[in-house]
Amino acid sequence: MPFSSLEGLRPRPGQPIVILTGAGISKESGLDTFRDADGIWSKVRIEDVATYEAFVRNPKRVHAFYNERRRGLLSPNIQPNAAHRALARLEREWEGGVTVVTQNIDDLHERAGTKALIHMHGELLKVECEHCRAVHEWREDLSRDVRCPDCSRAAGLRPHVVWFGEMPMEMERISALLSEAGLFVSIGTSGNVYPAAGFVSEARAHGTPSVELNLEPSEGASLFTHAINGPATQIVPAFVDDLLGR
Ligand code: BV8
Repeated sequence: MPFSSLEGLRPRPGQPIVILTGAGISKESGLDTFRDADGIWSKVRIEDVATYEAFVRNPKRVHAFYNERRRGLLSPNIQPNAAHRALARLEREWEGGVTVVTQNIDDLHERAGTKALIHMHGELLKVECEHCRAVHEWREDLSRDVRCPDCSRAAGLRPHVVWFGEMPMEMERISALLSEAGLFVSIGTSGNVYPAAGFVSEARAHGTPSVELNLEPSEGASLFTHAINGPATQIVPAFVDDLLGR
């Protein structure tokens, strides 16, 4: 459904747009989602690989999980898709400003050209040292034997990602962005994981129109002012064209 039919939702040209993305926007680039039938959580349990307790209990297992995903992300056939590129175009051309808040830990938004980007669940291509808190770009496998480039101590490096039970990043900044947004857009997320799944309610509390773009209605679909369903590489470029009055 063209955005022009969503009159009344289009923000005024000077108003900022906040866009939440999830694993669905990277699916057509070849990266697995989490909760689809063939998703990551159908192969491994959250409790075994995506909590701090799992990391303490069996660091080798958790490192192997993230090493495999890091290697996958770095393979040449994994590239940003038309949806990532459309959001970068919107940021370049929308005068009021666009901020992408992604739950994804891949780097496809950056590689598509998005500049105003918040990785609220961290980044797969970074590691952090539990001894000295330093954060480093990282494209190799990680293990307990690897020494921190800053403090030179071993057994302290972990993926720079937010596990379940850990506080997502930049939450205050995200809340401030949501309070000023003229439009809240959610793309490719099942609306299962909080606090990200609660952003649409924050938008509603501020009287901000919200649109969900997803392959199918998410858990929170009824909370959105409007929904557009279909594959991201088709519906996101069309939505951006409508927003820009193409
Ligand atoms: C925290 C990083 C507290 C690691 C991830 C209420 C309030 C607060 C917390 C909770 C709460 N209730 C429960 C909790 C706890 C928990 C939670 O939400 N649990 C859920 C399971 C119920 N939340 C937390 O633990 C969070 N932390 O609350 O801390 C705190 C407070 C104070 C002080 C300290 C701590 C932390 C959550 C972050 C966890 N880390 N990822 C990694 O990636 O390995 S979350 C994980 O799920 C993923 O990383 C992803 O980011 C996230 C969401 O998944 P989606 O992106 O939505 O992916 P999914 O597969 O689910 O859906 C894909 C969608 O795409 C589908 O709808 C599909 O239809 C669609 N799709 C598919 N193909 C396409 C498509 N769409 C378009 N086109 C296509 N082609």
